[in-house]
Amino acid sequence: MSYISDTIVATATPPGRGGLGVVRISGPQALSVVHKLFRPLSGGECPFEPRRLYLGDILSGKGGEVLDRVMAVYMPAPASYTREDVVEISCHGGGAVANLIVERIMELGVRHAEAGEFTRRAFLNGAMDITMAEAVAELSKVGSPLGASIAAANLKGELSGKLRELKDSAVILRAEVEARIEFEENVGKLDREGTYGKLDELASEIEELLGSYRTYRLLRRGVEVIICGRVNVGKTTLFNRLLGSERGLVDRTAGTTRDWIAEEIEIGGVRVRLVDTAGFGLALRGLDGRAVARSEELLGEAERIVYMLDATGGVCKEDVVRIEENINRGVEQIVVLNKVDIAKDYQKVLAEYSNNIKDGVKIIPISAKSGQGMEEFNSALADMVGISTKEGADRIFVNTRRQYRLLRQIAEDVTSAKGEIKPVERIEVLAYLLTNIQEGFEQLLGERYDEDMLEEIFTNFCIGK
Ligand SMILES: Nc1nc2c(ncn2[C@@H]2O[C@H](COP(=O)(O)OP(=O)(O)OP(=O)(O)O)[C@@H](O)[C@H]2O)c(=O)[nH]1
Ligand SMILES: [Mg+2]
Repeated sequence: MSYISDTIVATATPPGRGGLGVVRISGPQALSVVHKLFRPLSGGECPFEPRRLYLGDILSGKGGEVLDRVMAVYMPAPASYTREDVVEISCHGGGAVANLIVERIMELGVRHAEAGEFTRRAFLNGAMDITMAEAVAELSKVGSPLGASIAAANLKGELSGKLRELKDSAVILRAEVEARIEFEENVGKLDREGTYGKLDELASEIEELLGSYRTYRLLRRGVEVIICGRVNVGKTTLFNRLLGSERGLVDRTAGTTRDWIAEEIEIGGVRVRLVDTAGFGLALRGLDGRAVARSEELLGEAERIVYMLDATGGVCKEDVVRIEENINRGVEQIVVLNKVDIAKDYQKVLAEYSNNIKDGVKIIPISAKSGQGMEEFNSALADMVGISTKEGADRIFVNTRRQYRLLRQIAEDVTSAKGEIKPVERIEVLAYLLTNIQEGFEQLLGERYDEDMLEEIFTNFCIGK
């Protein structure tokens, strides 16, 4: 099926400063319009052999002055992104020149593309299924390398492959069940145990996909890790070490860090916002008091904490209380005992802390200054923020809210379907539910869609995609 359309144009690269900008034109007039404003360096009319780059000038409408020297390439239908005739023009700089070129092309009667319209056409023309189209939008938004590689995998069709597999199993079940409605004499009774088992399998596969969305969101947003502890224990020293730069001031006086400071780092492909805070134990008045209040506020909302203890003092009751509070709140927490390089008897302090803290927390001895113990600490940190060890790196991920919502609906129908086999078999209801399940998968894959669904998906795109 071919989607008949007019010709559209937009800048495909983001606005702002940049080395290159790309203008994309798609539709039946793409080539004839470009002929009108592109003058090849070689002179004459540009031959525009498919998929060959041509160097030349873009001419303005009035007086034919040169707007920019560019490279242009023609990709005839159907071997293009949209499966229509496409011309892409790479021009100089960020948005400004590209916008001039877009304006010039619009003067020649081409319409400006709406958000996501190129990809929408690619989908409608069968160049990709809907989860791939969604992956295109995700790819342009994700901030972490791991998130990007997941979106890229879905662009290649990893998610749709899985969904198709699940859909096929639902289709087979449906056929088996429906056969019993009219032809039970011929085909025999439904294998109840077997059908139940297959539904159960389907349910757990869906459950796994649903779980993957939570992980993906985490990857997309990144995670926050807060370093806290009493004053002067070495928080900023650790912070700087993790950053690999002297970002925060370190000093032997207590209360060096006042306002919290945050920097982004990357751990195992995950974007991590690392926050260094003002230490506990300062006076609760004036600037110190405000610094502590800020730390408390951050801590109240924190989901991941590195709690730092000092090996050079004895056990501090306040630390024990705070660590236990964090445990009770369900915070993910790494407890480190710092300055072991100068504490002769740190083993004793370590043991004492361990004995004092309820529920037994693992405490990692480190020296933020000398680097001792950092290997163990780094791997604990990677575990806390990462998905690689916990989740399996080559898992398939659901990466949009729409996919998640539809999968949830399907999961509910699967649960209901199981209830229609045991304890009492109600074959008509079962057939109805399996039809729903199948349709759910069809929607997920974009084999079944309506205008609202396309709106929801493509309005989230940026212009030019
Ligand atoms: N020997 C040793 N000294 C350390 C270590 N970590 C930090 N220090 C020293 O301890 C002092 C305080 O370090 P900071 O990193 O400023 O401590 P902080 O917890 O950020 O302090 P506040 O910002 O005041 O809360 C400095 O003199 C550091 O050089 C360590 O592992 N070993
Ligand atoms: Mg500090």
